[in-house]
Amino acid sequence: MSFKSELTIDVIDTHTEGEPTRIMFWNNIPRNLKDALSVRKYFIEHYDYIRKTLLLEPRGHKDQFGAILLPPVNTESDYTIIFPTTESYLDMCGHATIGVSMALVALGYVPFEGNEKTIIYDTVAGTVKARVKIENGEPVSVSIIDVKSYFVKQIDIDINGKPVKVNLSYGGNFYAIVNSDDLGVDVEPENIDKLLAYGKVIRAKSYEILKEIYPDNKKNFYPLAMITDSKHDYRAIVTFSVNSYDRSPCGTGTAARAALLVHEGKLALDGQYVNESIIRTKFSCKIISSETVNGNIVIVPEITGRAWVTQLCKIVVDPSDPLKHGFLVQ
Ligand code: PYC
Repeated sequence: MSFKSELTIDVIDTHTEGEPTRIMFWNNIPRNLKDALSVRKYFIEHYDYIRKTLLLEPRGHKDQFGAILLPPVNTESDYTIIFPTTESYLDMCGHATIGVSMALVALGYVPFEGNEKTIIYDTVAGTVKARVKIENGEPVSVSIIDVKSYFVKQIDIDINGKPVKVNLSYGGNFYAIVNSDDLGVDVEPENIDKLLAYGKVIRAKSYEILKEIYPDNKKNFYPLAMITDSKHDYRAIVTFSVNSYDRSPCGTGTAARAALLVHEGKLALDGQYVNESIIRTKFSCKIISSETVNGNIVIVPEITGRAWVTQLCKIVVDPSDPLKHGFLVQ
């Protein structure tokens, strides 16, 4: 056989309520790195071409999402997990953590007994615990206990010459949350191009303000945009990366929205709600604890959703391929 591969990676593909995650394991990393941020930095410095190879065309597409499982940095944790996108990396991702946890149980990567398996991850945003519910030996849903989430600030940004109200909120990533009425567009699949275009402007303008609020932040604080639908209580779309949108209700977005709802007095501190995506898939969100920090309410939300393995495959890289590390037309 004349075929050559300079890099061969086994990947597991999943979807979580519609949103894809391409999962891989990577152990080739020093064991003395102090936290998940240092692990991500090391990975980016040495292996960012792997992100591009896995997620960009021709092996992926502009909306492909990833999860890379590395050795844990904390002794109680099972893995460090980093979240590549077609553009860069997110600090935390709810849908991917749900997808990874389902896959680890479904494919036998973690031993389990009984009807629940807990998996602990070190993420750049903090430690995240996933509880996989198991019925008749099969994983059926995952509940993740996200990091502390809080409302940040309400701001106005200019869109098409008009001020639009944006609520900045944090749920593992920063979100810039806008109501669809203020944009004159419903969260419906036929409006996807308009929603993506608004999302891009909302993200860029809110980022300028977040930079002023957090001048010393070393993590990723380029916000994702969430457009909440005024015609349905809890429908929303999240846009991020290079004109990508989340097909799932977005785990960290669901958490950030819970923090906003609590701030607005629309969700009780022991309350729960169900967030819905543009394709009508759902995550439920329950607040499991709260505290007041400098006058602000900080919550710990638990997000529950489902995921399925869609593909097990071997990525190969032919050294003669001029597009071996992928490309993206923006
Ligand atoms: O589920 O947190 C999430 C997420 C962020 C971006 C895409 N999904």
